Amino acid sequence: MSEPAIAQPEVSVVVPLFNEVESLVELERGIRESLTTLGLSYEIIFVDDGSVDGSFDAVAKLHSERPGIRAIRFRRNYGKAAALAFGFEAARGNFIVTMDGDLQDDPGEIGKLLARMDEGYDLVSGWKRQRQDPWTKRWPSRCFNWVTSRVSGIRIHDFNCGLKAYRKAVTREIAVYGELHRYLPVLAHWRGFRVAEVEVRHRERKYGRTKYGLQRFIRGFLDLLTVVMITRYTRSPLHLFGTTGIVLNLVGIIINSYLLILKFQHGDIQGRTPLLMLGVLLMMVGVQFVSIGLLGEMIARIQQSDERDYSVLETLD
Ligand SMILES: Nc1nc2c(ncn2[C@@H]2O[C@H](COP(=O)(O)OP(=O)(O)O)[C@@H](O)[C@H]2O)c(=O)[nH]1
Ligand SMILES: [Mg+2]
Repeated sequence: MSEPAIAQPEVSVVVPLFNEVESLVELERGIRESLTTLGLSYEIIFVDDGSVDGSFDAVAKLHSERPGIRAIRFRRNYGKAAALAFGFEAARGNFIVTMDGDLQDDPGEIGKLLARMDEGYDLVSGWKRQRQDPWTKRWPSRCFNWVTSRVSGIRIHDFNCGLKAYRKAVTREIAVYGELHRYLPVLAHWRGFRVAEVEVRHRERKYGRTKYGLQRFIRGFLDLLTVVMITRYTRSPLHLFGTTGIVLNLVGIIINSYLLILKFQHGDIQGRTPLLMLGVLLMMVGVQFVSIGLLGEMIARIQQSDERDYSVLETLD
C-alpha cells in the first residue's frame, strides 16, 4: 500500500471487488463527486480479491492519476468478508463506508447514510427497497432477510446491502470472517451498537455478471446459526446444549417409566417396542447433548479468545 495523499481523511470508502473492471472508473468518479459535494475529505480503498479480468490494472491507473486512492490485491480470491476485514483494518477515517464495486450501489447516497449517523447511530445500513435484480435473487433474499430479522431481533429489511456506513469503533471491534459480512448489523447490534437503516437507490447491473448464486442462501442460513451461536452462546454453550439435552432426557425417562409400569402390571410391554426405542433414543441423545455442552464449556474456557466480550461506551477515571 502506498503513501496516501490525505493522512487522516474523514471518510474511508471501502470497495471490495471481484472482476469488475468495466465499472471502476465510473465508480471512482461517482464517489469523488459525491464526497466532494458533501465537502468531506476521503480515501477510497479498493480491495481486489484476486480478480482475473484486469481490475487491478484499472485500479492502479486510478491510483496513479488521483490522490486519496489506495489499493490492495489479494493473491487469490478469499471472499468478500476477507476483503472487508482488510479494508476495515486499513481504513483511517472516522467513518467507514462500504459499497459494491459493480455500480449497483449509488455513491450519491453516501450523504444520506452519513446524515443518519449524525443522529447518533453507529451503523447505518442501506435498504434496496426497489431492488433492480431478477426475481430469482429478490425472492430468496426477501426470505433470508425475514428470517434473519426474526432470529436476530433487529427490525431491518435488508441485511445484504453492500452500501453501509460504520463508525470506526464498530469496524475496530467486530471480526469479519467466513461469510459473516452479511451479519455485520446483527453482530454490531448484539454488542450494543446502534443500528439503523435508510432506503437507498439501487441500480441494475450494467457490466460484468453476478458472483452469487443460489448456494449462497444455504450457506447464508448456516452462517445465521453461527451468528446465533457466537452472539448468544459462545460464553455458555452448556446453556444451549444442556437445556436441550435435559429436556430430551426427561421425555425419555418419562416414556421408559411408563413402559416399566406396563411391564410390572402385565408382565410385558404390550407390543410397545417402537415406544421403547424412542425412549431409549431420547435418553441417549439427551446425554450426548449435555456432554457436547460440557465439551463446549471446556473449549470456551481454554480458548479465552482475544475478542473482548463487551463493548465499552465510556469510562470515568
Ligand atoms: N472481495 C470480494 N468481493 C466480491 C466477491 N464476490 C463478489 N464481490 C463483490 O461484491 C459485490 C456484490 O457482488 P454481486 O456479484 O454484484 O452480487 P449481487 O449484487 O448480490 O448480485 C460486487 O462489488 C462484487 O465485486 C468476492 O469473492 N470477493
Ligand atoms: Mg451486485
